[in-house]
Amino acid sequence: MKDKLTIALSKGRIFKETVPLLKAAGIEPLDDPETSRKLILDTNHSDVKIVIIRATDVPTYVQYGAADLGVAGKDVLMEHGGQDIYEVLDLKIANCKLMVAGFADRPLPKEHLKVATKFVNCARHYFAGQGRQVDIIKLYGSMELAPLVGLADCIVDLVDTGNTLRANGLEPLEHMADISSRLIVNKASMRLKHERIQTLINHIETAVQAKR
Ligand code: PRT
Ligand code: MG
Repeated sequence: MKDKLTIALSKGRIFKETVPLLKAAGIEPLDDPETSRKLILDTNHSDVKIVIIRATDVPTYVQYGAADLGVAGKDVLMEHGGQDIYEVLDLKIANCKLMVAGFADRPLPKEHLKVATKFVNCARHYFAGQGRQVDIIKLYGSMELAPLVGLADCIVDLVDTGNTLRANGLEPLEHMADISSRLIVNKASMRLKHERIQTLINHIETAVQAKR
């Protein structure tokens, strides 16, 4: 029991980019979440399971100990607040930037800037740090639409290639943070399963460095 490990991953880019790192630590999932509907994946170790959950839920599972470890974007961690979890390793995967985006030819209003985003806490913190007064409008997706229909002056969103912004006539305006995915660990698990988890961290760290 003490040596059982549960790892929380989201499907998509994080799963795909984490699998090679886990493999370097000798852990291989026996199913692919893109083709299987299973939410708990067995691995080549009977005592290691992978749970497949929404990216934004990963810190919550790890915080409450439903998973010992997890992989989450720094954006998700900043938004969650990171209470009760250790961020142990920058995996340098799923890289992107958190940015303010809007119309290149329309300067942002100095007062009562309307910002649409799903990153409410990150946006509030960023604009408050600059002493700018903003109204934040919480959205759950398709942020790019908000300025086009007059819901907001700008958005706060993740940008990789910038293609999504450009396809909607928007441009990146301000760089807020560089984002990559992090390995996170439940605090009690770190104490109770220290040797097992530290060995895993060491193998993954070596694999991250080897990729550079
Ligand atoms: O998709 P779903 O709603 O299920 O959840 P999610 O969006 O939270 O998960 P997922 O798997 O899409 O993203 C997981 C993590 O990947 C995020 O938390 C980021 O840390 C990281 N990541 C890296 C990205 C991107 N790159 C990225 N480009 N997450 C999202 N995007 C989106 C972005 O929001 C925008 O819509 O891709 C679009 C922009 O891409 P470009 O290339 O057009 O600029
Ligand atoms: Mg997504």
